[in-house]
Amino acid sequence: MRDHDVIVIGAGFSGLYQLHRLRQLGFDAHVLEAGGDVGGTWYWNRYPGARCDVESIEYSYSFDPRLEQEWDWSERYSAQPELLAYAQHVAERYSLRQDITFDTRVERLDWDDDATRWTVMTGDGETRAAQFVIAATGCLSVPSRPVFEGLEDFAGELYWTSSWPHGGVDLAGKRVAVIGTGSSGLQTITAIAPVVGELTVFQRTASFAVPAHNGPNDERLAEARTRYREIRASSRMSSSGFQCPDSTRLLAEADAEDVRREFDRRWADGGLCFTDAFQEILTDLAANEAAAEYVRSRIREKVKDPVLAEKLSPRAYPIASKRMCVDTGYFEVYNQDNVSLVDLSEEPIRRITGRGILAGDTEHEFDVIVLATGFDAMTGALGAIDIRHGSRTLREKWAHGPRTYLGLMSAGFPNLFTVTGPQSPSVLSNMMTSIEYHVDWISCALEHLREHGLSRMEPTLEAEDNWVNTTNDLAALTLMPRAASWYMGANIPGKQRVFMPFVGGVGTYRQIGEAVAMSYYHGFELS
Ligand code: NA7
Repeated sequence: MRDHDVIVIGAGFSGLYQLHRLRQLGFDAHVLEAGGDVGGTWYWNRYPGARCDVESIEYSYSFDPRLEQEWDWSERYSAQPELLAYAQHVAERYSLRQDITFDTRVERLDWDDDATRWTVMTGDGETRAAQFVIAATGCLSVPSRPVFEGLEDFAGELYWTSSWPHGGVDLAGKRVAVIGTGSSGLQTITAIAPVVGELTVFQRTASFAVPAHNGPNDERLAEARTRYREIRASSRMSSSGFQCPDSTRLLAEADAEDVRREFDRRWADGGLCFTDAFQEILTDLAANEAAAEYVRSRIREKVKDPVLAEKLSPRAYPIASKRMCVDTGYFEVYNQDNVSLVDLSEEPIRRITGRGILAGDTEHEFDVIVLATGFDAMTGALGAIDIRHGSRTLREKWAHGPRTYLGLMSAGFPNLFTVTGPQSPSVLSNMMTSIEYHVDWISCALEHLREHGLSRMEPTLEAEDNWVNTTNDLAALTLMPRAASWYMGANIPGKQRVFMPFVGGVGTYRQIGEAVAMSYYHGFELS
């Protein structure tokens, strides 16, 4: 049986950097990856229009200034092929592939107390051992595949955005349905509308979207290259892990013209900083509604048919309590004659038929159905692995919601770390900032153990309970738990509804993490 110091699960942006850091520190580390190549999210999500909604300059590694200077980001928001090429470049540049086994899915982890080792079992029947396991398994890596009656009867082509065929799909002139209007749905719809014959969108819940104002990146990149260190330092201490002009002002204290001007300014800038316009947008319903109504007014400007504009205007939840989308002409698509919307609140999907989709009393006929129905977020990937310590399983422990200390470890499961795990800022932040922080933190912890002749690390139950309470209490101070979102696990039938990310912000979280490490890992038992 192969025995390693560390096994890393996943070769996305987390796993790649984790492997690089561990090798720098002289650990024998090996990565097991289910996909056929590096890239994680950007390996699987190849659907038309797939694009990051954090700016390229921010959504990139900061650990190597030479990489920052040498890699060209062609657009303000990178498209999937460029992000995948970047992951592949990083793998080549730091010779990472030699320590990665591809097409290998980890299925089971067993902790052996006597050996102080994890036994790692993979789908191909192989077994490896490692003193430490680091789950770099991603927050949105397990697709949610809702059950639609009759799906197998459909005679046309069927695609999931989350596992789009690698060779691409020819949709030219075809009658296409898209189910789902989150980020993946919006991007797909916008990209395919100009080429398909007819497009029918099946919307269960309308999404808030802010404009990307995407475009060539030359000027921004040239400017960033003169002050990358400053950008990174400020992003690390920011609330969302990327630079936003955070407002210190309260909407309640601004006059109507001022409010409009600030929203206009942020709208013109584009991107996710829109809801940082005023301090209380995520905590006060009236302020939130002002921001929401501004976005609705923009939708009404863009969509010519007022009835359609109303259907596309979100009203079911506070703005930003579900992940906001960043769009490049999504709403304008509905002004095309070949695009129509089925509002599932009026006409629910009754079943998929051989020819298409029966919604309400109407059977819509299609050549292609595209499903953009989201992910079992944050806990899905760990839940898919049978993680055991004696008779205890992580699945059972987390049945009523994840329980972690700092989103990094869970009591009872020693030497198992999670990169961007639940109860860390992760999905509420620029993932790159959060990934790098966790990888650095974990790497320093392993170095500390080695330097002090220690072999085992585990959080105390008390520290974990306190952290779970802290994350829940913080979330309860905001409007975030009011939406039936994937942050809450609400998109997965039977999943416990609990707000999973840490809402306190990246900078605050970092300060806590530093304080814990500096105090010889307060809240952890090291032995
Ligand atoms: P999301 O944001 O979870 O969106 C999934 C969409 O699919 C959303 O509109 C759902 O409606 C819809 N959905 C899910 N199940 C169904 C069923 N059964 N019937 C109809 N519609 C359904 O996933 P994405 O992949 O778009 O985005 C994930 C993240 O990736 C995104 O937030 C960014 O961080 C990047 P619902 O809203 O649940 O009513």
